[in-house]
Amino acid sequence: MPLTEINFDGIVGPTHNYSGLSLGNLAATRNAGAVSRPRAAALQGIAKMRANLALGLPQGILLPHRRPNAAWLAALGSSAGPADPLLLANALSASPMWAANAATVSPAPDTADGRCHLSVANLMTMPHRSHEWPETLAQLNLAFADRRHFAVHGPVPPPFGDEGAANHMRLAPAHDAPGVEIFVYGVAGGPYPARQSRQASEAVARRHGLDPARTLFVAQSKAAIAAGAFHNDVVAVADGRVLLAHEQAFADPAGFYADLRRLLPEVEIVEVPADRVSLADAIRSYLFNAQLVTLPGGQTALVLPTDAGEVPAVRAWAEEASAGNGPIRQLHFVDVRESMANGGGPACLRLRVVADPATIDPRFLVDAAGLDRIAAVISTHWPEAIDPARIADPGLWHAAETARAALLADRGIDLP
Ligand code: SUG
Repeated sequence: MPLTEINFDGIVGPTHNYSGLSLGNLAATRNAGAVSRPRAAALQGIAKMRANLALGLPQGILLPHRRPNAAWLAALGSSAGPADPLLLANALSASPMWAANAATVSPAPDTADGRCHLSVANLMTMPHRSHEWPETLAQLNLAFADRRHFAVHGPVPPPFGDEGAANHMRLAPAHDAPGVEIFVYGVAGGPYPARQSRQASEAVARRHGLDPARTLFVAQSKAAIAAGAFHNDVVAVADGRVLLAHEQAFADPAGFYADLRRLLPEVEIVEVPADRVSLADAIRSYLFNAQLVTLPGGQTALVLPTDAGEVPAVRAWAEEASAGNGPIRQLHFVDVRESMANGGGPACLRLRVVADPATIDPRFLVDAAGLDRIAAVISTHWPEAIDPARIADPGLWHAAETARAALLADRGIDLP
């Protein structure tokens, strides 16, 4: 079977909660202290995957991590307990759900050895995310174990922050053709941390064996980070020949677009002007955190959060764009409100891998029946609600462990 793009969605874990851990992520900060609904959150994620399957797109999954992360707490000389609520919240976060931050992926047609390369992200800027990579790496090593087709790399060492595919875009005439890989990095100095460093991106590109002539390193605009674009995928998204970006996403958009047109003359750049959609509205609505997908018939569609449809300027722009002669032909709305309230939209919830599905461990691929089974496990085992003031309750940790174990058993997957 030919190479195709597969979206691997992170299943929302049973400890999903609003502890406000991510500085610079305005939604997460705004909702700090609110009561979360892990079961509804996970089922929203399943419904999004069902909708993508119905569009004819192949679908994969990544699993919730063990929480609280006892190994991480032990390394800090702490055991899970009420003594240090902030440390506990960091050990309990369900943040691995945002699979766009799991790794950076370079498909086989772009790499020197003709294999698909994956580099697990170190996520070192935020404490609650910095301990994700060991289990993410374990899952990637299972799902992409076939070394004839995949190379899986460990994290880039500190102090170079790497947040994975959320700051990486790929444009290509077709998913299975050589493309241009674009690494977007942040420059420190604004009010919020710049989570992706240029050095980390350069290291990933070298390790993946990318052709320097077809690799671009592009700076995020300071205005975007200051407005709450803690990852580039909050202000830009690319698929196939189409780049959709906010006018203020990049420090030097003209230089970037010129490079892109030189390397890929057929590129279609859809820039959303700030006088149609302000940066604030872009970030509030997550217009750009949509999944830009190529449907089996070749059309390009945008899978948006329902929240985007509720901001009038955003809805007007999207409807006009899809009704005109531009490359985006269809809009689909999905409700992922529980994830959105922590700053994660449809695109954050998925990691794209271009590969032949037959070369991937089938336990990490799902069809409609597989999703039904996962939904049944979630409906039985996931807590209905979590009040972040009560995360020190050992009953919650026990329920979380049992819930995850039930899901791993259903998939036949053994993880520590
Ligand atoms: O890293 N939120 C995540 C959201 C990640 C979104 N991903 C992409 N844009 N690709 C983050 O900021 C909030 C958790 C908390 O505050 O409890 C959180 O981690």
